[in-house]
Amino acid sequence: MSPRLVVVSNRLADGRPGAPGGVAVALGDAFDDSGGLWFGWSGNIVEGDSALHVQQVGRLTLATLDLTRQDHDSYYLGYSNGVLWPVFHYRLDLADFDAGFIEGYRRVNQRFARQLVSLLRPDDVIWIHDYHLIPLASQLRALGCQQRIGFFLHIPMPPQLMLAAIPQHAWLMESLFSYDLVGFQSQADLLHFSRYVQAELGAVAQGEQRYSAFGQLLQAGVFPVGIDVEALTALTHGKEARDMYERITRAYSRRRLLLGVERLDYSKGLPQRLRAFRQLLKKHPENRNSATLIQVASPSREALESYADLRLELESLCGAINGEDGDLDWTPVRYIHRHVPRKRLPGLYRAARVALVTPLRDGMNLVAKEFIAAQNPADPGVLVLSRFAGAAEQLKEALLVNPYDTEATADSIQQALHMPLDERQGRHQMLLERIRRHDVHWWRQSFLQALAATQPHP
Ligand code: GDG
Repeated sequence: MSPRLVVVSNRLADGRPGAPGGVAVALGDAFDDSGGLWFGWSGNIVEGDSALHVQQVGRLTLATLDLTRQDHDSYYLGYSNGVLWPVFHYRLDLADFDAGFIEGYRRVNQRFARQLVSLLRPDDVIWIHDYHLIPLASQLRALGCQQRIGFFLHIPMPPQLMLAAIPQHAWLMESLFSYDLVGFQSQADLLHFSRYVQAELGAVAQGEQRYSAFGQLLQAGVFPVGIDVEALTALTHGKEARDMYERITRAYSRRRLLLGVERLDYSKGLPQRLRAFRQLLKKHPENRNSATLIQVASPSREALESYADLRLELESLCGAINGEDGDLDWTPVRYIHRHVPRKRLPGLYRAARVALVTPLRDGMNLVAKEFIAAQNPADPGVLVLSRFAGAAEQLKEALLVNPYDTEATADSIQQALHMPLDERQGRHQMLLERIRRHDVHWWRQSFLQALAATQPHP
């Protein structure tokens, strides 16, 4: 029998409504019928002590912990999303280093470790996900855990000197050496990691993507996360998505639709995108009364000031574009600050002529891949993709743009809107092949195989 897989992530894809994140989507798809244990935060905030909730869903055991208000504010909002998220997305200006959140981050990682250890079996394989839980393996090792432990970073790895701005950077990065394998989304991330550990921690490169430091040997690797292409295709042909497709194509029958879908997050480049769209209308006026941008920005981390500020900026920009560029019978931007149900999303993707996936920095970006999977191969839409998304290393046939360059992005949108059918088909076919070859099952298998091939932890 193969060893049991134990996955640990901050949030679980447990069917709760609310802001979806790419990690929960990817892990929900990655767990196959072989089952295992999935451990993380329940999503609940409680007063006082919290219990461990264990629930069986088919062959999968879900074990979750609640957070106290104080832990939630320091570990989740504070250190994870107020320090690590901005710095790892190159936004030092938005990081709050002085608020003392680190204690809460340490405390919750310790609590996760103590609870998890009581559920572990000797031959389990443990796979820990993302920036909320970087020190978890070192806490587990301190409790005597000798199982193989892998870590996957879903967000970008910043360059050495940017990471070094975090007061606790050396502690954080040293704790990665308690893992057997550390995985990244892209070659660019691995390069940053490699430079950092050698320059800041004195690690020594030991052949192919291996580093020794602190008496440990750490294997690193690149494992770009994928989507479940089959499942998304099936959803695209489901009733909800077809209804959505028909509703949208009917409502916008005289328009050319552009689409953006993401959590409302400053890493996603929404204001820059709106400015590029506005530039398109100015520079290529034939798109007036035609090109219409549907922007879904689902609510996310609203308790943080930087997110509230972004929301206001977007509302103001959309108002300005619609007020100044729109007409009595044409609203250039449809901005929706709501969550669209997952079963309907593929219908929206399929109705769009162009997807605008233009983050300023993104670990991978699953929306880009979902858009490709949902297209009609006979009449596919065009993907405009930021070169700063991890996905750009794989999706070369998209129209790659620099989202900071408003003028050039507007020109690429123009090219996408007017691309001839045979070119659209050719690009789409290549992109579809790529996301099929490296889908979410490939991602899981290749990471777990690489983890199994590491030397057991001393
Ligand atoms: C992190 C990394 C990396 C979005 N709005 C709605 C909705 N979504 C879904 C999308 C997609 C997921 O959420 C978002 O995934 P992304 O990858 O685009 O972005 P993050 O949430 O930032 O994810 C990212 C990912 O982890 C995985 O490793 O790619 O770089 O930042 O699945 O469809 N889903 C629904 N309604 C919405 O309104 N149903």
